[in-house]
Amino acid sequence: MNSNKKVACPLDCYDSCQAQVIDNNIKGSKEHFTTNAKLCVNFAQLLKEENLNSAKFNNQDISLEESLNILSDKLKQSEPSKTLFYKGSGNLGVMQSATKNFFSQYGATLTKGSLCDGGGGLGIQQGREAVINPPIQNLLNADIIIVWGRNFSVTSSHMYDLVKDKTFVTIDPIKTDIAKKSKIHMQINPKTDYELALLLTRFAHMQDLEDEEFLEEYTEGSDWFFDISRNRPVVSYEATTGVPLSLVNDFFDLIENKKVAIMLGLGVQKYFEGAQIVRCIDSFASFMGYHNKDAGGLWYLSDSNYGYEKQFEFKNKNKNKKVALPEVDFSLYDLVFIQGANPVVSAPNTQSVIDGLKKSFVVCFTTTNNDTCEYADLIIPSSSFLEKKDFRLSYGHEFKAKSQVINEASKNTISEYDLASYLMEQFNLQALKNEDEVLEYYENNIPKRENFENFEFIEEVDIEPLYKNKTSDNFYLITAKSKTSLNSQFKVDNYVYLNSTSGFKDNDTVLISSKYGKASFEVKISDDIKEECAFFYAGNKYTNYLTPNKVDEESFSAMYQEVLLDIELS
Ligand SMILES: Nc1nc2c(c(=O)[nH]1)N[C@H]1C(S)=C(S)[C@@H](COP(=O)(O)OP(=O)(O)OC[C@H]3O[C@@H](n4cnc5c(=O)[nH]c(N)nc54)[C@H](O)[C@@H]3O)O[C@H]1N2
Ligand SMILES: Nc1nc2c(c(=O)[nH]1)N[C@H]1C(S)=C(S)[C@@H](COP(=O)(O)OP(=O)(O)OC[C@H]3O[C@@H](n4cnc5c(=O)[nH]c(N)nc54)[C@H](O)[C@@H]3O)O[C@H]1N2
Ligand code: SF4
Ligand SMILES: [Mo]
Repeated sequence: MNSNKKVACPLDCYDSCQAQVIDNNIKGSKEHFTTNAKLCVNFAQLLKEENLNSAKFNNQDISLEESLNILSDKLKQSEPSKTLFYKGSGNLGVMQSATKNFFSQYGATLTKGSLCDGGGGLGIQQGREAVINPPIQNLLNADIIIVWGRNFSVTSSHMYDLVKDKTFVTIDPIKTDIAKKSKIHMQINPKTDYELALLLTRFAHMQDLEDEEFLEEYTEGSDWFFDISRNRPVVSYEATTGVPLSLVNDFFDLIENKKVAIMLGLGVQKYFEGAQIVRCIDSFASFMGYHNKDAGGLWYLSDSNYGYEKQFEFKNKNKNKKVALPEVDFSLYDLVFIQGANPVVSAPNTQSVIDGLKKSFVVCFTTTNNDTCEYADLIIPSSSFLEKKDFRLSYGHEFKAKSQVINEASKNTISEYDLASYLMEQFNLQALKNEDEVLEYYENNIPKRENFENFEFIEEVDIEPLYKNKTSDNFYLITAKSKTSLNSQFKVDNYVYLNSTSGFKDNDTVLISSKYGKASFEVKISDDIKEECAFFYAGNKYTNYLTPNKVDEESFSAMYQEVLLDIELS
């Protein structure tokens, strides 16, 4: 390994760390502000991964060249719109998009929406257009950090490290690590965060805590929003959210005259009206005037490409067809090209994913032999992140990371850029921008991020709570990230975690069913889980048998938790 060379962690994570080779070891960079010389267990696992070292056709090893020939022959024989290009987030480097340029030019069907942050992102966009986070300095300048539906110390451990001595408030149905370290933990009922946002707004107004100056200068419609919060008696919120009013009082005592940061996560928006829910929370933040200051603000998964020109975009005059990610029916295509994704575990409704994959010609372009490869006709090994040039932007903060080639590429693997270039040549299509030019563009440009000029409050809230149709036997489904896995990669945990009041006990085998499917799980009892919740880590191979392959209200995105469960001993 070449000393001093840099490499970006490619994993889908808020932190986007920068690593470098020091004395033949890969270590966290000291000069990268958030990395601060440390990497995490998932990065260590990534270095130990057993990567694919041979292409495969019908389960037989073949050469890389043969695999590329099969792919291009198959593409030549197919009707372009009957080819689906499906890209996941196994590697978040900017070079991953090179292949999309080919499939756009070719005329393939593409996807829209997200399996991740889409609903919440739209909610923020509706209020203030750009989904961008304040500078990290604002977080350092805050006194109090409200961790709302985010497992802050686990899913962005480096950002957390920078502020770990501050005072925290956590809003989460689960007693997460950060909840245990918080001064106040509001153990909220699932899908009631918009009600809490309205309740907090109501309380703030009663105590004259809104930021009049901010509301005047930067916002529209705060009266409407306040009116919505006044629609029902204050005590009624206590029953539905599960948050005692006394805790709300404590909360205002704590935050009064303090600089407040809200770290908002995925948890609040994994529902049909995810966009509305996040917009209510962002509206509360606006009511308090937390935005556009030099301390505090609201952080979510920002648009990491904001302000950059897309380097691989191809504007197709005859627009490509697009299907919503959560609803993809793989059986409708002659050819399915899956890159950097493991839909058999990570996409909603596993049974329908598997049924669909069985009925089409599946190409997996991936670094590892993941669960989806089992249904692949053709597997093309992608070069590992140590073997390809890349650049990494972050959805958590403003710092970037760079990847140089540390190891020579294994003989039987190919990078995304090279695969795309090969296909373009085969089809006589417009070549990609030069690789180094693209990388220099990202390295040399720092987009300007300005305060927003106008925030529009949400004017109507129309959300169907889950508790409305829940019987006393039903459980809420909660699914969240684990410290030792990165979505479906690395250490898998297939348990269901239940509260001791659930009536089940450790090691019970239970059959869990929903409107969408069923699966068996082994039980672990933990009182960190709220009563009436069934908790599953992301990467659990069976959770998504239970989840809806349907889109949310507006953003074409997944809504993993819009479901009620029945649990019985089996
Ligand atoms: N170690 C590790 N880090 C990761 C990842 C990983 O797999 N492992 N994945 C990365 C990816 S892809 C993403 S998108 C981010 C996501 O990271 P986060 O934004 O932290 O998202 P989650 O872990 O999905 O869920 C966060 C919290 O929401 C809570 N929650 C669930 N339902 C509700 C609700 O109705 N209301 C409230 N208030 N809370 C609720 C859950 O209990 C959980 O603690 O993390 C990234 N970082
Ligand atoms: N039940 C449940 N389901 C969820 C979630 C949840 O919390 N609970 N979280 C959702 C979220 S937030 C997300 S972001 C999605 C993630 O879903 P996916 O994007 O499908 O991510 P993974 O399942 O981690 O699969 C990524 C795959 O990428 C491959 N890969 C890694 N590096 C490279 C590379 O350099 N090149 C190529 N070609 N391939 C590579 C790896 O082999 C790995 O199997 O899952 C969603 N699904
Ligand atoms: S914290 Fe996130 S970005 Fe940093 S090394 Fe770990 S997985 Fe990679
Ligand atoms: Mo994600």
